[in-house]
Amino acid sequence: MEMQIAQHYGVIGLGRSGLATVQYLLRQGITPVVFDTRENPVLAEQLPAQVSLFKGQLELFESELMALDTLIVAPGLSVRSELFARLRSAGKAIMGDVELFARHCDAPVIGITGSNGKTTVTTLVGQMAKASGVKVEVGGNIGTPVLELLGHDAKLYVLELSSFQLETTDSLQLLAATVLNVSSDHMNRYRDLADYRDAKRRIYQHCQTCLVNADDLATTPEHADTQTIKQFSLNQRADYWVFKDHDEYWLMAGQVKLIACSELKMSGRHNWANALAAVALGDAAGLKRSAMIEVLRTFGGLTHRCEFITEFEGVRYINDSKATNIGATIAALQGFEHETGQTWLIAGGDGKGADFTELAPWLAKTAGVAIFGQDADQIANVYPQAHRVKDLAEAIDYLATQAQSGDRILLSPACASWDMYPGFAARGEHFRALVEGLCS
Ligand code: UMA
Ligand code: ADP
Repeated sequence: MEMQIAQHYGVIGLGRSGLATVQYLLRQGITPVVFDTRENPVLAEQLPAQVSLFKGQLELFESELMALDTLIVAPGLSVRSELFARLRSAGKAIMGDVELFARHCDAPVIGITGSNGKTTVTTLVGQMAKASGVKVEVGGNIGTPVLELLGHDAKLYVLELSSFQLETTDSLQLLAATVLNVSSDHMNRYRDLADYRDAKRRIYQHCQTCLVNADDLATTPEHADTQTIKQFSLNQRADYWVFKDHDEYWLMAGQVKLIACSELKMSGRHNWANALAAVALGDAAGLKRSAMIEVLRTFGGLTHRCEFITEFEGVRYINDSKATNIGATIAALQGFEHETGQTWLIAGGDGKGADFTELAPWLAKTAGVAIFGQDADQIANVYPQAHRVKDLAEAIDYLATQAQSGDRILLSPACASWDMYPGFAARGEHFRALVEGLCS
């Protein structure tokens, strides 16, 4: 096996997945060399003493890297630099932790990617498998590094896969996989939207059942000669679709009514799409329909995704901190369009190179917008009526004085949080704390 031939391993990037890769290799009897571009990677203290760590710009360590055979690169680092081109020409095997997982995995795998909805669908499919009595391991971009999933006797793996992870994965055999949707994100890592879409479509490379969003052509595989294609759609008849029967909407699988949308605990039409995708993937894995429907009836959605926090003076406060790109914020605004009351939006942060033009018509439909953070001016460029504030506290104060009873104040930033917070969860918790402070 490859593991025995390639003796010298480098792990590049000591984040969560890098540390899990080191631990995995050590369990295989291989001591890797570790590199991290930062002066003080937080996880360095968890590195076993026998593992060497080189800290600083990777270019400084070209000769050390050239002495290795296989380089496992963290998703947070781009493999498109000239250094990686030289390493590749020198015959080095360059891959991510998901590729290593692929070479050692021992049960069928379901893969989920897309610009938005990955975590929701991954969680749903994981819960559906459990409810069907299948021993399942869930991980990947959702949080648990894939190499930590091996060795637990799983009968099914459900993986959330980012475009970064897919870029460095070549041989993952998937029982079923989907690109849920494609909208602009991570433009600081890709040449253009087509480049980003192509990274996502790599998920279909060796996949038996490709699940496509019929409402979004960018989710279609480029080549699908021998694969089964299934489609889901909110807007047209498909393998998994939505049927309006008098006043009630139903999630459908072919001719079969699965569940009335009013019975779903998750809110928002985008979650109808997520539910359809989860059932379609579950069907491909032979999960029990009754168990899947029960999960749809009881799963209330994840924190930081259009999460209701509280109502104060008749105004509802909604935390959608996980909306880190335009598509997610549009989905939230679209979802509230059908509800009574006006929406007041808080947006801004690290835009990751996005073009906000597409967001502008949606901002125009709100009652008011407060913007903050590093790329607030870029939002102001496409929507000059947005009011610039210095931080989240000021944004809430500014909007709370204007919102009327029956309205909602929505944090749905369309940006990552890295400019001001350690991550979207910290931003969402800050919002929660500030709102609770208002009420006390
Ligand atoms: N970094 C450096 N130098 C290094 C290594 C990392 O500056 O040498 C920086 C990266 O640019 C990044 C951060 O450190 O800002 C973490 O990068 P990493 O690749 O070490 O990340 P991990 O801690 O291993 O977490 C990764 C995924 N992170 C990224 O893709 C950036 C996690 O997804 C994933 O949960 C974890 O592996 C387990 O599989 C997070 C994420 O933000 C949630 N994903 C992006 C997203 O969802 O939009 C794609
Ligand atoms: P991801 O893991 O892809 O970031 P999440 O399920 O964590 O997806 O949701 C992230 C954001 O996207 C949230 O703001 C959520 O409300 C929104 N969202 C979830 N599903 C969809 C979808 N199918 N289409 C558009 N936006 C969505």
